Amino acid sequence: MTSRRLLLVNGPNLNLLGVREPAVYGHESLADVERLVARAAAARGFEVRAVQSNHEGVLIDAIHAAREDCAGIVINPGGLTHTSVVLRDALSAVALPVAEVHISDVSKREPFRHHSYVADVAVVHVVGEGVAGYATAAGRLIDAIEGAAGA
Ligand code: CA2
Repeated sequence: MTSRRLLLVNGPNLNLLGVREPAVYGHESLADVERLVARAAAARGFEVRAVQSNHEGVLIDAIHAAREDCAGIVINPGGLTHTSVVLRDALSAVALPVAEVHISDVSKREPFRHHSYVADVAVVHVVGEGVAGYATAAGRLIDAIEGAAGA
């Protein structure tokens, strides 16, 4: 039977949500984000395991572990979006459906934020919807998981 658990991954500096740069990232904290995704997933009968780290290797280990017991991954890789081949390789290697989320509209920011190494290994992309975008992403990821399972 398919797992009914999602892994929620937040990358470097996202522990500062709600503390710094509210004009860009809003007033909600990382704990608020994790609660929001847990609620959105629970409404669809899914649970969530959340990880945030400022260390690339910790994120990669969490992604590898998801292979054992998760049905999909919601990820905001933070700045690693624009730099990390190894994070992209980890997501590709586990072969779970991935939803990529960005709080801000990266396409309207500095040119170095326009390229994502993760984009082409993700089946869902939610950009520039603020923190609410995490719930949108979780819902669309669950649609994809259930669609693939024929539910
Ligand atoms: O818009 C997003 O969600 C980003 O993934 C956030 C990253 C940024 O590097 C990406 O280009 C877009 C930055 C995360 C840093 O988070 C902070 C939160 C509060 C205060 C300062 C940084």
